[in-house]
Amino acid sequence: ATAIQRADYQAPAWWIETVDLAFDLDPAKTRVLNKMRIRRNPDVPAQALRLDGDELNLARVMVNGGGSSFKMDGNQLVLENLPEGHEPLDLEIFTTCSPIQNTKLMGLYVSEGTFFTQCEAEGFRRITYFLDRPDVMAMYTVTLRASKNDYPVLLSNGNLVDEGDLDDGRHFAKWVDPHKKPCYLFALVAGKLVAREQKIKSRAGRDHLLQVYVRPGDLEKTEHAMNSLMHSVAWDEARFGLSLDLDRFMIVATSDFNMGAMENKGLNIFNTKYVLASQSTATDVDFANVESVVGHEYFHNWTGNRITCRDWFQLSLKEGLTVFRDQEFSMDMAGTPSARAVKRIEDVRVLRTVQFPEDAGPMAHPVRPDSYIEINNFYTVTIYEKGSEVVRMQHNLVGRDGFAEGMKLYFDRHDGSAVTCDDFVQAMADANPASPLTQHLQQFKRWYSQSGTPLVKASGQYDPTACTYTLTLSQSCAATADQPEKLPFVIPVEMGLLGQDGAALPLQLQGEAVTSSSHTLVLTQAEQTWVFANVAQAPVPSLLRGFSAPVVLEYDFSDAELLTQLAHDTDAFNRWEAGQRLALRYALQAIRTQGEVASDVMPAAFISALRDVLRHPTLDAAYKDLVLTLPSESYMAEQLEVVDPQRIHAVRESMRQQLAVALQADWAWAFDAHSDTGAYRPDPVSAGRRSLTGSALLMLCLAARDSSDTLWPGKTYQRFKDAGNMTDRFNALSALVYSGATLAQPALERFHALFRNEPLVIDKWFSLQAGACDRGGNVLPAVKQLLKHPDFSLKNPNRARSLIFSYCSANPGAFHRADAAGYVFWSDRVLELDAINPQVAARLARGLDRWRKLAEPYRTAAREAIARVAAKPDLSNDVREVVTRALG
Ligand code: HT7
Ligand code: ZN
Repeated sequence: ATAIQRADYQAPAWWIETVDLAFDLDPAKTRVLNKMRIRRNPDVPAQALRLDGDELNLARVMVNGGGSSFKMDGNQLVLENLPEGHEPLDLEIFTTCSPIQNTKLMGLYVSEGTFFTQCEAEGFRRITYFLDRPDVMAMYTVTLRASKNDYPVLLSNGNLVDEGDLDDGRHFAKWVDPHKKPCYLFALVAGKLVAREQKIKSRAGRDHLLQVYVRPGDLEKTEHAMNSLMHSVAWDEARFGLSLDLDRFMIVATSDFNMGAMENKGLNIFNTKYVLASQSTATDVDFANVESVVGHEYFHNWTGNRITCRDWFQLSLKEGLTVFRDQEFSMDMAGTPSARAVKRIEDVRVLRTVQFPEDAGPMAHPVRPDSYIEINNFYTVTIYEKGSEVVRMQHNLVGRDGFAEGMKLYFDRHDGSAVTCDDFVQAMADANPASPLTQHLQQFKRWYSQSGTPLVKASGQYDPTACTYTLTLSQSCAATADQPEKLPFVIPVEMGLLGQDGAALPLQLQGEAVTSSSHTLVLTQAEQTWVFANVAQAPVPSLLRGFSAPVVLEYDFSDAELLTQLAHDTDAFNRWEAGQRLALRYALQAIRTQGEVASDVMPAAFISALRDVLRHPTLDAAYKDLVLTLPSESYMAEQLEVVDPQRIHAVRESMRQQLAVALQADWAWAFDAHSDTGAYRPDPVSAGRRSLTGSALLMLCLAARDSSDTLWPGKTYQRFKDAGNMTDRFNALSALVYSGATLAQPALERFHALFRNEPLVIDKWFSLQAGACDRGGNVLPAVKQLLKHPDFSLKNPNRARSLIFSYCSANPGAFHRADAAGYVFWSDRVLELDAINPQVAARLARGLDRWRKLAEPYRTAAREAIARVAAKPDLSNDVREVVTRALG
C-alpha cells in the first residue's frame, strides 16, 4: 500500500448534492440502492468520477435513468464518459453486501442480531460506492426495509418522516436528515431495542426528544447516560452558546464496537461500555467515563459535524478540539477547584504515559500528520490528547472570553463546511488581535506541524543584594522517527514563586507592575531570561503550573524544594507534581543501582511528607489518592535510555511495599475515616473517598503479606462480599488479587458467578486477572487458560481488550519475560486478530513500539516477535504499517 500525502490534497472533481438510500436489510445479503444527484466541481479540471468501494457486490449502474458504461480500477468504480452540459446528473448504483460476515465492524455489520454501521473514517465505501471523503457533504434521505418481527426498530439520521408495513411481515421507515453531512456521519440501526426518552426545551425555547436505545433488560442502566446527555446539551449552550440543531437526538449502544463511540449526526452509536451504568455493575470510573464520552460525542455535533475536516490529515481539528471541550465539561461538572485539579492530573497522566512515548517512538507524527498508509492507525493519543493540549494552550493564551470569541468567529466563518486546522487557529487569532497567540501565530502553528515532546530546561539565580530572581528557560526538541529537525515552539509557562516557608510571593517582572502570584511567561526562543524584582528571599520556583504546555520540564530542584512544594504549593497540579518528581527520583536511583532492590528506596522525610498528605484535614480524598499513587512503570521506563522492565517492576513493587508498611496505621485510619460514603452517588467527592479506601485496602493487604497477618485480607474479602456498589466490590477484589492473597481465587470465582450475565463486568474479571502482579511468572499461564474460557471471544473487541491488551499492553512486569513467552503470545494474537479485525489487531501491534529501548534479552526477542508478524505475507494494511514502522 502506498502512503497518502497531505500535500497531495485536491478538491473533489465532483460534488454529491443529494443521496437517497434504500436498504433491504438481511444479515446474509443486504441490498442497497443508492440514488445520487451529482455535479461537476467547476473549480477543478474535468475528470472521471471515481467512486470508492470495499467488499461490495455491484449489480447495476444507471445514469439519468439509463444504463451506463463503467470500469473498475482496483476498488474504485470509474465512470469516464458522463454526459456534459446536463447537470445535475442522476446516478443510481445497486449493490449488495453481507453484514453477518463483517467481522471488521466497519461499514454495515450485525451485533447480537441488530444491524449497526460504523462509517468513520472510510466505512461508508463498504456500504455503497461513494466519494468517501469528508469534504463531500450531501443531504441524505434513507429508507430502511426489514422484517418487523426481527427488526422492530429502524433508525437513521435526522427526522422520521414516514413508516409503515409492507408485505411478507416486513416494514419500513423513512428518515430525512435536515443537515448536509459527510458520509462518515451516516448511520443506521435496526433491531430489537428499547429506549429511555426525555423531552427537553433548550434555552432558545426549542423542543427536543432525547433517546437512549439499548437491548431490552438494559434500560435501567441508562439513567446516567441520559443525565449526562442533558447536562451536555445545557453545558454547550451555557459555555459556548451552541444549541442542539435537531428535533431528535439518539444514542444507541452496541457491545461490538471498535472504539468508544461515534458521533453520527443525530444518531450516535456507542460502545455499551460508555452507556450502561448502574451502581451494582459499574465503577465510579465507569460513571465518569460515560459522562465524558456522552459529552464528547454530543459536542462533536458542532465541532466535527457542523464544521468538519477537509481531509483526514485535519482529524485533530475535530478531535483535539472536542477532547478539550469534553475535558472542560467534566471539570465544570466536577465543580470544586480541587475536583478540577484531579481531572487535570488524570488527563496529564494519560498524556505523559501514552502520548509522550508515542511521540518518542516509531509512530511519532505531528498533531496534523503529513502522511499515512491506513487512516485508522491515526486515531491516536497525539491527535486526541496532544491535540487537546494544543487547543488548551490557545485557550490560555487568549483567555477564557477570548476563546469563546474565537469559537464564535470560527462558526461564523465556517459553519456548514469542511476546513483545516489552520482555519481554526486563524479564527482564534483574528478574534484576539492583541493576544500572544496572534503575535506569534506562525510559530505557534508548529505545534500542528512538528512532532516530538519539547524539553524545557529551567535555571534560576537569586541575587540577595538586588533582591532579584533571574529565571532562564531554554527549549529543545529531540529528532523524532518522522522528522530530524525541529524549530522552537511557542511555550506558555505558567509560574509562581514560593518562599522557603511555602508562602506564595508576589510576582513583579522588572520594569512592570506587580501581577498576581501566578504569571504566564511565553517562551518563543531557544533561550530566554526573565528578571523578577523585589523578591525578598531566595524563592522556590513553581513552574509549568497546571501543566500549561505539553512539554518535559527539567529543573534541578533539591529534595527540600520539592518537599516545600508538596506541602504548600497553591497550584494543586504542581503540588502533586512535586511528589511525583520525588518518587521518580528515588525510583530511578534504585533502578540504576546494581544488586538487589532495597526495601527502603524512599527516604523517611518523603514518607513522612506523604503521611502528612494522607492525614491532611482539608485535602480531598481523590487528590490524596493521586499524590499517594506512584508513577507508573511505563512512565518510569520513559525516563530511561535502556529499559529493564523487570528491574522497574521490582523497584516499583518495593516502593509500594515500603509505603504499605511504613504507613500501615495511616492506611487503616484512612480506610476508617473515608469508608462511610452514604447512599451511592458517583459524584467526584464520594468517588474520591471510595478511591482512597480502595487504595488503603490494597496497601493493608500488601502490608499483611510481610507480617502473614490475615486480618486485612479477611476484612477485604468481607467488604468484597458485602459491598453495595461495584466500586467498593471491585476495589476489594483487586486488593486481594494484586496482593496475591489466598482469598483472591474464591473471590474471583464468586465474582464470576454473581455477574456471569453482565458482559461489561465479565470484561473487568478478565482484565483484572490479566493485569495481576506477576509472581513467579504466573500471569501468562493464567491468561492462556482464560483464552479457553467459554466466555472469551476474540471477535468481541471489548473482550479481546480486556484479556489480551490488559496483559500485553498494561502489565509490563508480566509481559516482558526473559523467556520471550510474552512476546510469542503477543505475535500469535496479533496474527489471529488481524484475520478478524485489522483495526483492533493494529492497536495490539502497537504494544511493542518501544522495543528499541529494551535491555537484552528483551530487545532481541521483541524484535524477533515483530519480525515474525511482519513476515506474514497477507497482513492487513493496518498491521503492516505499524510493524513496518516499528522495524524501520
Ligand atoms: N470520531 C469517532 C471515531 C471512531 C472511529 C474511527 C475509526 C474506526 C472506528 C471508530 N469509531 C469511532 C470517535 C470519536 O472520537 O468521537
Ligand atoms: Zn471524537
